[in-house]
Amino acid sequence: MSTPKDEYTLVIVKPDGIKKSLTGNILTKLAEARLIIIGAKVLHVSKSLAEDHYRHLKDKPFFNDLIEYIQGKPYGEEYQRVMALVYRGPDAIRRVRALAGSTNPEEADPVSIRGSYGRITTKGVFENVIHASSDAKDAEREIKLWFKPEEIVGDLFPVKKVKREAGEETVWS
Ligand code: DAT
Ligand code: MG
Repeated sequence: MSTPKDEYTLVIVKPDGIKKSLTGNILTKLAEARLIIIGAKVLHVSKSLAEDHYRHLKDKPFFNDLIEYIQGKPYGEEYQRVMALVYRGPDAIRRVRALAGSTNPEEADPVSIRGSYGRITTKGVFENVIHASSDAKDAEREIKLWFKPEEIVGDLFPVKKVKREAGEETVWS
């Protein structure tokens, strides 16, 4: 039997996951996939990042609510952030999707992350706790959108050097 080749996948703990203090539970559940984490950070999601991430859904009636949700707009300011992670390993995309569960949290396997912790709001928003890349092409696009090369441990995709005008940089004082 041949060994499956390494894949990469983007996971985002969405603002409802942050608000419900589920980061630890989610990382524990994802550990079942036996993958390694090669990038991780907490960040505020700008409108443009949200719209770019979900650009394949821009014609859907729920698009505006989805953009507000991924930015954490319905929650308090302290929950307007997400945790983004890149996992690497054999069959990473399928393994993480299986642990995440179906898109609709009401239809997801009850033992999956979305099935255990997700809900549909009275407004019809799928609060499904995490994002997980759905195929290799999406994973590459999404990882490049959310992470800079230096935020990833090890080599992932080809990189190039670009010259920058000497400007200002914020450093610890
Ligand atoms: P997934 O996140 O499982 O890859 P997707 O890419 O089709 O699913 O959709 C992205 C997000 O959009 C999803 O996590 C929740 C939301 N969404 C999808 N279909 C929806 C629907 N019919 N009503 C409300 N939200 C929906
Ligand atoms: Mg998707």
